[in-house]
Amino acid sequence: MRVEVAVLRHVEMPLRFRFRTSFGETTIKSFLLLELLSSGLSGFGECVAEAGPFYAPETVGTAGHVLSEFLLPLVVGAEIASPEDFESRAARVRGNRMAKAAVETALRDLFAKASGTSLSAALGGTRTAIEVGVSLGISPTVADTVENVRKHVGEGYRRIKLKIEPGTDVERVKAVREAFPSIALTVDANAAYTLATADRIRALDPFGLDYIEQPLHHEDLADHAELAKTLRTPICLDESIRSARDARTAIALGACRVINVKIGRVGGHGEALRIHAVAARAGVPLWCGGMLEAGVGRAQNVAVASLPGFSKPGDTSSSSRYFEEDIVTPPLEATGGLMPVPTGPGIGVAVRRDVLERVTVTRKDFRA
Ligand code: NPQ
Ligand code: MG
Repeated sequence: MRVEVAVLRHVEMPLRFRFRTSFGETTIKSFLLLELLSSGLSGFGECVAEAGPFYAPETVGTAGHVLSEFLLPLVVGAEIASPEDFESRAARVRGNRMAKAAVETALRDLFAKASGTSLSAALGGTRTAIEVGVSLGISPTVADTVENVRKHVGEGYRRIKLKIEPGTDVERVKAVREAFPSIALTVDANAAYTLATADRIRALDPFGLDYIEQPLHHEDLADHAELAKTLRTPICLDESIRSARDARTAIALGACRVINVKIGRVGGHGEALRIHAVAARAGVPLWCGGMLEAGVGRAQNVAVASLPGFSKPGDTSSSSRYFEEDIVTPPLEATGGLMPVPTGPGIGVAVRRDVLERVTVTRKDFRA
């Protein structure tokens, strides 16, 4: 398809709650939204780079630069044969996976729309609804944590993930497990521990967690493999897995037994599919991570989470948890912990132009 125009927007949407992790706190979702136009169709991709480089190295600023100077010139005015064709053209650009994923996912949406198929079907998805879990930020007190879990268990979420940091970690997990003996429970440290402080991680072993997510350094595999030998609970890697290559190495080393796949972190749906293949061969379950996405990114996530290897509930909870008003319709909402997979062409949800205009901070158009 010939991509005629690219529209890159910087969007800001207030979050309905403060989201605190071991690396910082957010109250506003600030992101880039890319629209690619071809023959009257629009494909949308949401860039998951955040305002600051605290979860990953990329930011809204660096992604905007790489998109404007290096990636969009590869597609605007060009005849693109497939999303894979874009991947090969962009292979010369190293790293910057979140920026690449914005283009690649927008192309996936565009190509699926052009062929009248849902993005889920185009990717090989097999589920009509996906199981969803929820990721709960670090609350002020242990009692708040238990109450927040109670609320979300009541809403039917299929797995509760607690963000943790060294300090009140064990106390929180213990209190939640005592109050809810049988829920699927996990923790995510966002790399806040080291082998030297890993006794705190080992202290979580008796609580029957489904997995412990990214306890150690964001670029590490070897220490995770060492830690895994001393744990019964599986380790799930998030930050450390940037590619199928990383996934293969991590599995071979014994660094993880579960993988959190985020489309943006790995550079797009193509790489997510390659991780899916690597994991299937090794019998490693996947789940779809979340970056507090607005509707476009959330729909892109739901599509990939419909693949068979995504066998654990993802961080793909209802849009209404995060935003008063989303940029897509119908809103992506889970009931009883299940989110229906859209069946319409492409991402299967329509962008609400009026809402998008209101939340757009800046807009740049690229033409051949
Ligand atoms: C994780 N997400 O799995 C991430 C990290 C994260 C849902 O736990 C703004 C934008 C704030 C993206 C905070 C969840 C964020 C963000 C945390 C992503 O590690
Ligand atoms: Mg994580």
